[in-house]
Amino acid sequence: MDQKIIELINAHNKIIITRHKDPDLDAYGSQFGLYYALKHNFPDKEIYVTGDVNGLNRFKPMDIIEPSLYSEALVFILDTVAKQMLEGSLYEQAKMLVLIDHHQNNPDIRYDYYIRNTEASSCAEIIARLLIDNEWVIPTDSATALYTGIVSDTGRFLYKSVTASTFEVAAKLINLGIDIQSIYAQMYSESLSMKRLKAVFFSTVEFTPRGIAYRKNDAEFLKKYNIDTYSVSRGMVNQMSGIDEVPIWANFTYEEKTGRILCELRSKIIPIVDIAKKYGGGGHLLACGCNVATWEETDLIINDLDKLLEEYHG
Ligand SMILES: [Mn+2]
Repeated sequence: MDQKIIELINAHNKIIITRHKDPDLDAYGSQFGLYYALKHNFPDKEIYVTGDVNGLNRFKPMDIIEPSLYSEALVFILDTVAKQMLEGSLYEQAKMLVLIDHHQNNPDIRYDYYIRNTEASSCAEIIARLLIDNEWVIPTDSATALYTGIVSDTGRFLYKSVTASTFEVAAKLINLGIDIQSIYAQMYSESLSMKRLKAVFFSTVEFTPRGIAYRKNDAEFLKKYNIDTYSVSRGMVNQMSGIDEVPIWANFTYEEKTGRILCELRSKIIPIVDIAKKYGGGGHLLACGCNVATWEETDLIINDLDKLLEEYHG
């Protein structure tokens, strides 16, 4: 492992591991992968996991800790380096703050150390690689969390972000005795009502003449089907993927908590991250997002994507 990280871990008895808000399975997978590995290798340290939760957490509940603990602790922020992706600002009080991320953005928060690997498929892959390279004992619960994160962020090893290194790491995790069938059984099964809702969603997707698919999920839609923002925003964006006629797709979803609209943008091959950045967001070249205040702005984004397509095709 990175020598500096080892020194930091050795030097701190209190460690807090957090990650971006509205966590996906890479955020949880990285968080718990690191947590269980640290617990196993440093049984005498106080180690905590913090952050907001949603229905995707299959590991253990978050810890409730005194805010004053941050000023004594080594704090890890995983799977983001962006202020707008973080819940609260307690991390600002961290004694030492370490960022580990695979996204393209530059940090807009103060930090002491930053492991950036935009080649990695997932934050879980970076953490797994750190643990493996350091020859730490990786307990099964850690390996399970890390494997879950990798599988989730790569769409089951489908996306462009997958490299030989991703498979190497995955192979090493599998060799630790994890039960991949039970991981998949949990990840790729859903309720009948969710399946039906996805059919409603898909049947009302709109298209620009150039083939950009998009859907605007307003407060009324969320209320009518009694579904949370996150399950629609990230959870349904890829209902529009894998269509011959659709090179770029976008999912716009109202967020009650902030009154803003979450924009999830996806593309088959044309990089679109600059458009996410233009509206204050970021992410990966082909999978990125931002949030805006009004539906008019979502039209501007659709226009920008459409223009990009026009330029691309000449
Ligand atoms: Mn990730």
